[in-house]
Amino acid sequence: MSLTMIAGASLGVVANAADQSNEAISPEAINLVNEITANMDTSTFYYTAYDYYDQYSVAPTNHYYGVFVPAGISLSSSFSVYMYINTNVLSNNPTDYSKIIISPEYSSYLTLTSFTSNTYLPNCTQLTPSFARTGSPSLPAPMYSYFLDGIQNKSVINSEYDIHCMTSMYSNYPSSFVYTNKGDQLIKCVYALGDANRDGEITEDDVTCIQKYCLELAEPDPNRTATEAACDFFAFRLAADFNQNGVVDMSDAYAISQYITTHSN
Ligand SMILES: [Ca+2]
Ligand SMILES: [Ca+2]
Repeated sequence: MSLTMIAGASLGVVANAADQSNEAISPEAINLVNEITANMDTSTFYYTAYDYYDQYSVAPTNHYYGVFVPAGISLSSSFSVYMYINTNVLSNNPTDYSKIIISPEYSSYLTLTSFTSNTYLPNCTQLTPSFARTGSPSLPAPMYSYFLDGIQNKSVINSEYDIHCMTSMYSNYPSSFVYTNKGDQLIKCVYALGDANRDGEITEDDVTCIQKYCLELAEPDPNRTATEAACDFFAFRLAADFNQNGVVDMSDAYAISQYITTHSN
């Protein structure tokens, strides 16, 4: 589909809405379409690598720790996942079950445990959610995400890279893996809501990034493997779903625009 056709299709939606009711077109919607066409160019954007982190910025929105199942792993029907989080990252006791968001294709029998005096991982908390699969997700698939409460208020955290290190099984090393009690290796990512391009800031670039995704102008990084690219895609979708309703669409781009306007002082 050419860019002209995509733009025409997008504008056509608004035009059809106008036929049905003048009230269907809000000034915001018109501005959004105008903004999209102004921002459009012939270049695609790439899904940024899930393990790429800006060295100097911490996005001012909520952070999450996501866990993915890579392609080629056939998980047993019931298993546990071990993830480690330096307690400096958290503001509250991480045994709060409500902090975990389970992907729809998985159910969970949560047995969340924690301890803070691990001999090998001092100052770390082990979180052990146990899962049972109810469906057959097309792999790779995101399995769950965990709310990292209070990151923005932690003086010891100066960058997205720091957060990645502090949620790693290896001290000061940004491991991108978590493990199950069956020996399987899963993939983790840390993402900030709305930071679609994963540069540690919430800017108009994120708005444009989501708009391009909605217009099918996004592509995986050509330097990534198929598994890495699939995880990049899911990490992008989790970060870009600003209103957390399970889909990435223009309403997320608009919501981020509103956020930037509200927080621009
Ligand atoms: Ca960003
Ligand atoms: Ca959304």
